[in-house]
Amino acid sequence: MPRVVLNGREVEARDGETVLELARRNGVEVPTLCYYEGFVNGTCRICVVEINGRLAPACITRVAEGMKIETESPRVLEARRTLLRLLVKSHSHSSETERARCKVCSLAEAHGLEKAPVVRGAPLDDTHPAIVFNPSACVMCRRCVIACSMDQNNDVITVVGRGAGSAIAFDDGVPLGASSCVSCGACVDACPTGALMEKGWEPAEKVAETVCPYCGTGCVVEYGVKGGRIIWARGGRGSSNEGKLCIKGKFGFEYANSPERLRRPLIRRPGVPKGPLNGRRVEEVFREATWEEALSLVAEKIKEIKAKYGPAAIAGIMSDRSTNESIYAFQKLMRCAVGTDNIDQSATLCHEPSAWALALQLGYGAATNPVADVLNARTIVVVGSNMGETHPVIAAYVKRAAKAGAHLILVNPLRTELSRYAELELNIRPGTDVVLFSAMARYILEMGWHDREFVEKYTEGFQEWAKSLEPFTLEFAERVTGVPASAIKEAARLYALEKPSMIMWTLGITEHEYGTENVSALANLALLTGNVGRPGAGLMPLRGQNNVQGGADMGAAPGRLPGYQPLTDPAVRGKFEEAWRCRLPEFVGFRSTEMVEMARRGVIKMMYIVGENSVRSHPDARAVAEALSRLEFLVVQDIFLTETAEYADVVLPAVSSALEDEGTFTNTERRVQATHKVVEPPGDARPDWQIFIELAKRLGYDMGFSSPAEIIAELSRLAPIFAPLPERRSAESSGLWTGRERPYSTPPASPGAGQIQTNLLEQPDVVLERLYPYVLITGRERAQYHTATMTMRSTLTRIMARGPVVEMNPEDMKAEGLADGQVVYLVSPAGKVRAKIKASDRVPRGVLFTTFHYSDLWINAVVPAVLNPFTKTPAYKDARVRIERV
Ligand SMILES: Nc1nc2c(c(=O)[nH]1)N[C@H]1C(S)=C(S)[C@@H](COP(=O)(O)OP(=O)(O)OC[C@H]3O[C@@H](n4cnc5c(=O)[nH]c(N)nc54)[C@H](O)[C@@H]3O)O[C@H]1N2
Ligand SMILES: Nc1nc2c(c(=O)[nH]1)N[C@H]1C(S)=C(S)[C@@H](COP(=O)(O)OP(=O)(O)OC[C@H]3O[C@@H](n4cnc5c(=O)[nH]c(N)nc54)[C@H](O)[C@@H]3O)O[C@H]1N2
Ligand SMILES: [Mo]
Repeated sequence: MPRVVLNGREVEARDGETVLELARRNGVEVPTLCYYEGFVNGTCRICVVEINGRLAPACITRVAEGMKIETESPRVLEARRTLLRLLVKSHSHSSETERARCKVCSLAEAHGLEKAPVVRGAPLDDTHPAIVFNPSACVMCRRCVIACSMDQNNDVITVVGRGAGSAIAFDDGVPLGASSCVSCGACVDACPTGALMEKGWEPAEKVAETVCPYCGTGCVVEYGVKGGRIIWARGGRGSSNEGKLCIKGKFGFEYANSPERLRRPLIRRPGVPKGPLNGRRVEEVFREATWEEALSLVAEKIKEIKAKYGPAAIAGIMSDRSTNESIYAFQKLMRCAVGTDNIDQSATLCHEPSAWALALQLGYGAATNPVADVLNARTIVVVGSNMGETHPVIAAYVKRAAKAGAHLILVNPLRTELSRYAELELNIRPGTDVVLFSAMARYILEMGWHDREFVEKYTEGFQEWAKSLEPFTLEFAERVTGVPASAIKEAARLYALEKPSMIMWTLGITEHEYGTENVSALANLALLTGNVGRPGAGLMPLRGQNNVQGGADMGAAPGRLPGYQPLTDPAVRGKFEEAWRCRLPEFVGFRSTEMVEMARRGVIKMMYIVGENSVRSHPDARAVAEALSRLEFLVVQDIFLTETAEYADVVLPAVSSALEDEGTFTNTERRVQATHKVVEPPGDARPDWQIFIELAKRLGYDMGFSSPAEIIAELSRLAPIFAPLPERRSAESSGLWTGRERPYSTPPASPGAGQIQTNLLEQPDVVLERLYPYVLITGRERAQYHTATMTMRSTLTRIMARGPVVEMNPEDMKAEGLADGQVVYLVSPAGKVRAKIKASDRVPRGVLFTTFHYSDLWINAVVPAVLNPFTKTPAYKDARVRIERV
């Protein structure tokens, strides 16, 4: 390690470190302007320092033995002043506020120079609804170009022209609002002068950091707060986002300030029927109550129903938008104070088939690598995922890898945002993935491209599986999947030979009746080729909700106590019963989709739904509504009065866990990150965990903890995989792994750890196909999140909504005689809805695509409750419909 002298002090440098990194590590502030962590820029020279008597930019100069570095010498200061003088001259601002954002101006001032002038009336590009661009304030530092086109890889911002004539441009020089900008806001966060800035931006009184309230990527966000309200957000330096955000994280925070937030507990007025408000005012349906009154009523009803029907008649669904601490408290409340194992979380509606298949085959139901590991992959296969819109920050790494030469293969019936970065796109016929992956495996075996040593050492069941691949010839696969044999061969070759290879997937394969088999077929491919447990090689399900991984870890699933310890194991039961001083339920409970069905049949009498909008998100939505109306008692705990809460007897106001509570979320990589109270919650809203403690008390049970830290301490005592959590939890935002960073890395997999499962041959249902000729895929779009309780209450995400439309291939429209924008009925075995057709050539013939975001299009009323037999996950991606005229 090189030894150098920094401002007269001898310090030890790290190998390969830059002078800037060395200085910062030693607490020496060197001003920067164009410097962008992780990327080389080096255009502005503001970070100039003196090294052995010569001036050099600190950000791109590597430390070497014997350097004598001066960061504040008279020569350095003079050089900096000269540079600043030029920079100040080269720009002007359109307002005082804009200038207040300008680092050049603040640096100039600190160096005793004039600030750039404020020139009113300069031409601005204000065509984007949330971002304004003032070209006169640009100093061409190129940070926005790096942010947009190298870090986020959205490739909108470029530099046009040369030398003094160069300028920033969007796409081919169109106004920002007309460009392909996806509103991730990275340019705004990156711009040091305020040339690119949020509309209406103002300085904050304080800046606080937490984890994003939306998806499982787990981005760290910094919020600007003024007068107790969040006024802006910017990317924080978390390990999973490294400063990046997507439109929801950057602009989707205003829901927190919404006047519609629940502030007080509500109790249904006697005799008012359950269901949609239908024009009635909230006050006509519910009356406000104190916590004392509401919780006592809930406790009384629990006791009553338990006495009448037994604890199995009570069921609870817990929110994966809540913290680990709250989820842990919920399952303890339900199991100990109520006595039921009927508890579940969103995974059942989502990635449970992934967790199931991976647990079965690899021993652990979670992603095998960190996300940034895709940068080490030579081949990346993305299956059934619209990650450019649904996991945009993860997509940034995938796009970056592809641009750097990795082979990117997409498997999706639809063209997606990632298509333009792909080397190979397999536009598969929906629901035929197992056939494709089996044909790839068969071909790899035939060519002898498999990793014999790995298979022998680390897998079981290889022979039978290999035999079961017999029917999956290339010809057969081409016929069933619609993917040309040549493309299947090429995908197999790249995956098997251009290693390390990474497979990433989301709901396109899990939300099918055969979702577990789909995931299993992917795991088989990975085991066959040894693509597990190495840098750049692995199996990555991209998880959904921000804390869905934590939800499973904490035991909010039937039969699974915290840390995946089986409720049915006598030793486990003994341990928990002693620690919790209670008798655990004697039965393994229902999954959430089963709970709803059991409520409809009158078996379940009471439900406690925390942070799930079930009438909008479960399949066969009319049956869900019917089930909820039939309950003797329904408690809904949310931050808004959702469509589900409209069926409640009692509504409890929760705080937004991500913004108004202290706790932890576990992201898709199994990284545990701390959330913080950024603002105070509205009214009397309380954190989920506090509500559970209070309710337990009224049921005569003392939960034994009274703070998030005490909950984590208890968890780590009872679930060994979380043992290191308490010490590290507090300070870190970079997070801590549950388990190892790559669980299968050393050794790559223990002998026999990889169970190869027999692939299944699916038979399409011909009769159903004739009656209902279209496959309806329901999914997501960039600016909306699920039932849109939050994204429709934030300005930009609301503006960017694509609306309740059903995308249809123009050829199909012609064949059906439909015009763009025409309203039709979609009819399925489950029901019928009216919907507006939109021509779209990203969907193939025979396929329709829409989202479940809009209350105006209650699409789950036509999605039947066809469930995966193992996980009870709905086949949301495989509803069949026909079109009828209105
Ligand atoms: N903007 C936004 N982001 C989100 C969410 C959100 O609501 N909005 N939700 C979060 C959550 S909880 C989740 S689980 C994730 C979901 O993330 P994604 O799974 O990426 O989201 P979906 O839109 O459901 O996309 C499913 C994809 O699967 C494809 N597909 C459909 N059928 C098949 C098939 O048979 N085979 C294959 N190979 N592909 C198929 C569809 O064309 C679509 O591109 O997103 C998370 N991120
Ligand atoms: N047709 C179709 N349906 C689907 C899917 C699909 O692809 N197609 N995808 C499925 C998938 S993958 C998922 S994950 C589900 C999601 O389905 P849901 O979980 O029902 O959807 P959300 O709208 O995210 O509902 C979360 C609720 O939590 C509330 N909330 C937010 N923060 C907090 C908090 O801190 N505490 C409490 N108590 N409440 C909070 C929000 O206001 C919101 O009402 O939808 C499923 N439904
Ligand atoms: Mo999800």
